[in-house]
Amino acid sequence: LASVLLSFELIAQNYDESKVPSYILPDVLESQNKMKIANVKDWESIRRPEILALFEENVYGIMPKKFDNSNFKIKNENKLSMNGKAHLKELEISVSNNNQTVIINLVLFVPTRAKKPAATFLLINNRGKNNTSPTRDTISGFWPAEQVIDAGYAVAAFHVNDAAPDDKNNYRNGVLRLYPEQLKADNGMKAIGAWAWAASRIMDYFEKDKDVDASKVILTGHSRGGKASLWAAAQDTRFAMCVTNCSGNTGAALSRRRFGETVKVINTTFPHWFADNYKKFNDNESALPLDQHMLVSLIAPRPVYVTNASEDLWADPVGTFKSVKEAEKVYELYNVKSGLPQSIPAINMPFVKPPLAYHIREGKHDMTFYDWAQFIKTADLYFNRQ
Ligand code: GTR
Repeated sequence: LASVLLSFELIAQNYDESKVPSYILPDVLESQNKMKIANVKDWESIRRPEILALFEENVYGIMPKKFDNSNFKIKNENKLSMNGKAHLKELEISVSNNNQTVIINLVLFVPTRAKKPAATFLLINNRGKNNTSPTRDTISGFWPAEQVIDAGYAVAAFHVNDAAPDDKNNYRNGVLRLYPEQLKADNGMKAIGAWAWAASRIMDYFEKDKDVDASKVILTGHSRGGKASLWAAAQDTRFAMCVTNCSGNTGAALSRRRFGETVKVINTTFPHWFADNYKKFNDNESALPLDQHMLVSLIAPRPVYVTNASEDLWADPVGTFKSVKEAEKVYELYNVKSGLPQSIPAINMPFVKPPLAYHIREGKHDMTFYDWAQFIKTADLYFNRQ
């Protein structure tokens, strides 16, 4: 019966722009005690920490900052992979706390010919591990390592299941073993928080690898991985740039529009993704003290590349673009001008200029060679590599 009810609800989602409810977005530049935020100092000392705390408390859960120790071990190395174009390192990043250890496996290719340390794309892989094959027996647009290496970047990936299995019965068997108190708290993190936490542990490793320029890491994620890439980059300012591909509800799309996936649907289908507190906002988005434009804003002044796909209305392209536009206000505080157009660009007309880049690609919910080619253009512009 539950699944019948759920599928009924999924069918009942709104895809009609004229049925989007009227809503008022919380002002990213007004603090909770109604203070207007007009400069970087007030943003960084008052409003930014306040918004981070609101997302922790109400959406993604607490992000634990401490652990007992961590170790990095090279499991396998090949200095002549990809026909000599890349140096492959396969690593185990183990982190211990509470007498428990979690191991995150990292695949890293460093371009042999490009200047080192290299700017690096790191993917939070939420799909099959074959997409990030170290032997390159599978080559897919989801993680087109050859294309990224040819552009002169290092390219790395870890799989979400190493941090928290993407399954409501098993998500506890990973990072959460290190932080059992999180499981008891209404504001405890769950799988998406754990994936974001793992991305930061990989950043800890990058800071120690002389081949990687840790000041130029582009954290990339698709869909549920793109929700995690935003949350990780919002928390951890060591990430220089964020890519959030088709991240949709509780990613870059505005929740209040209730277009496509809603908070209730996501919390019902994926009860293991967000803090329990988030369920209070099922069918009650207007009570949220935040919306997702504020998550994008937390990454300012660093660049964010946001995408949609034309056949992926579930992820609300219009609501995603509106969210990114709202975030412009915070970039303006930093005097970083966004050149985004007023309304959503036409399909396959990427706007790649940092700090806020956006495209809607023709086709399905996916991440492709085409998408990556655009991310590389933005990174080239931002890091002056063109
Ligand atoms: C869907 C989910 C979306 C998105 C997607 C994905 O089923 O409703 O929020 O995360 O999965 O990760 O591909």
